[in-house]
Amino acid sequence: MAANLTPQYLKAEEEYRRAQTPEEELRWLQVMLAEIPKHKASEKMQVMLKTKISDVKKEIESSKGASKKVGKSVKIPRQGAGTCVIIGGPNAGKSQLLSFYTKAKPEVAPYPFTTQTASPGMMAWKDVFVQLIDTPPITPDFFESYLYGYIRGAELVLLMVDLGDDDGIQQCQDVLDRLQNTKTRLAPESGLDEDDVGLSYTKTYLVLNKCDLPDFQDRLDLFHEFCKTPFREFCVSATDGTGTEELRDAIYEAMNVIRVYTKQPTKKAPDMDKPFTLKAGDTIFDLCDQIHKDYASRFKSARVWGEGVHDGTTVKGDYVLHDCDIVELTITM
Ligand SMILES: Nc1nc2c(ncn2[C@@H]2O[C@H](COP(=O)(O)OP(=O)(O)OP(=O)(O)O)[C@@H](O)[C@H]2O)c(=O)[nH]1
Ligand SMILES: [Mg+2]
Repeated sequence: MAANLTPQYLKAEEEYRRAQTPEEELRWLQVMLAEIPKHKASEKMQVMLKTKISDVKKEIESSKGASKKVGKSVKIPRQGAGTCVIIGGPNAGKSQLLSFYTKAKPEVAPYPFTTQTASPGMMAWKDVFVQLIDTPPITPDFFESYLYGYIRGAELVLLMVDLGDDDGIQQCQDVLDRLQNTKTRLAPESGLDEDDVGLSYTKTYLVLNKCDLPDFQDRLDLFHEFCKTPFREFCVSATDGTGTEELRDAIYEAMNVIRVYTKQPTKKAPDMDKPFTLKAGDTIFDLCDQIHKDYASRFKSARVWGEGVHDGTTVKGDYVLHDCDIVELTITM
């Protein structure tokens, strides 16, 4: 990978990885090409980006004449601090987990293929909302192709395994096999492939469900014997809640967000009820953009209370914020 990638490039790369339409892909590929440092080490990457741009343009052109596909695809707008999509074989407990963590009420039933369309819910944790998406099961014969977009678009995938049933291990292997040779892969960390920008990896946790049932431990041993995966593992019960606190913390951590509180110059105390949620690495300018679209251009200075500076230090717009910083903004009227 080319050295000295700018924050703008890295941001565009992240947006590209999560693009759900060819138009969005094209937009971010063009930003990546504009932002990539132009030197010898990045030449290969530049060629790859140009090729990909031309491929995506062709794809957009050829789809213009074609009639739109009619499917059950549901466009779920991204909401909250980040998105976590729950996938797995039938009966694994995906819908049960969604209803455990959120107020959503998906149908939960002891037979396969209960869920037929994807549906979201919001998990509240640490003053932040994380979007969880429940999905239909994946089997060797059944795969909703819109799931590729969800997986690419998510910060995190939870791959749920039914360890309450002898078939659960094979069902998990079927899901892994289904995604193995596609351009949308599960991985320990998210990112793009170094040799093929079209190939994206989404950070994945393995959720070994139904640990309240008696044969769980035996099945877990069998699982480790037959199904080797590089993912971080969580043993949970989506019905009695065992292990769900540790998993919830890890989901939150994977969103890679920081909470920033604002304080008005005229007031002594900050507003601690509702933080702004930013990505780790974001700056005061990013905070301004969230508050109002022209705040960044009207920004004058800011004072910050938090771990990076002495309390009340005046900083510039490119100051990188930390979790739980309190910021007092001064802008031109
Ligand atoms: N004992 C036990 N049962 C569970 C647990 N989680 C889910 N179940 C049961 O397993 C069955 C399937 O749960 P669902 O949440 O509907 O499974 P799903 O993965 O959404 O299934 P599909 O929508 O068909 O793909 C239901 O009868 C649940 O009550 C668990 O942790 N322990
Ligand atoms: Mg379901």
